[in-house]
Amino acid sequence: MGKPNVGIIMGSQSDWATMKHAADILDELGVAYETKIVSAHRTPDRLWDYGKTAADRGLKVIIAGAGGAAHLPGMMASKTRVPVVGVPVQTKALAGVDSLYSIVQMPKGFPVATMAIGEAGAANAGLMAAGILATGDEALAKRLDDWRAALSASIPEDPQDD
Ligand code: RP5
Repeated sequence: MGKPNVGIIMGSQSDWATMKHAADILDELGVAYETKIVSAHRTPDRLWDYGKTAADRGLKVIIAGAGGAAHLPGMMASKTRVPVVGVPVQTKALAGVDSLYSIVQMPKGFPVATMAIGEAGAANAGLMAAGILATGDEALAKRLDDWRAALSASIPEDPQDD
């Protein structure tokens, strides 16, 4: 699919089941991406290298998911001007509220576009990345419009019994 312009990064292998929902959306929309495990706490040097090279490698958006003390999205935003979309991964202990609060409250100057907790947030991160890229890509804009129209068309007007 060509050179990736979206990076999907996550703090742990255990985040992949959530972050896969971002990848699935990008697959549906024909957006090239790469995936990497980059932990703010366990592999800080990897985080640093990824952030330092992201723009020069052609990444246009970084989707970063983490759970608990979820410092990855914010630290990545501090290291690169590439827009970072943060996904709070749902945790067992605190249901992902810990992840959300860790990601959303960035100080002025280093924003993270924070999504909802869990799978819906990851899917929306994929859509957000596609929307950003679509501002400069007419073909992708058309695919995204079609995707949105298909979703709307799939919603019935009348509720049914289960
Ligand atoms: C975070 O700690 C990761 O993003 C993950 O959500 C959480 C738990 O990681 P594991 O102990 O499952 O590797 O850094």
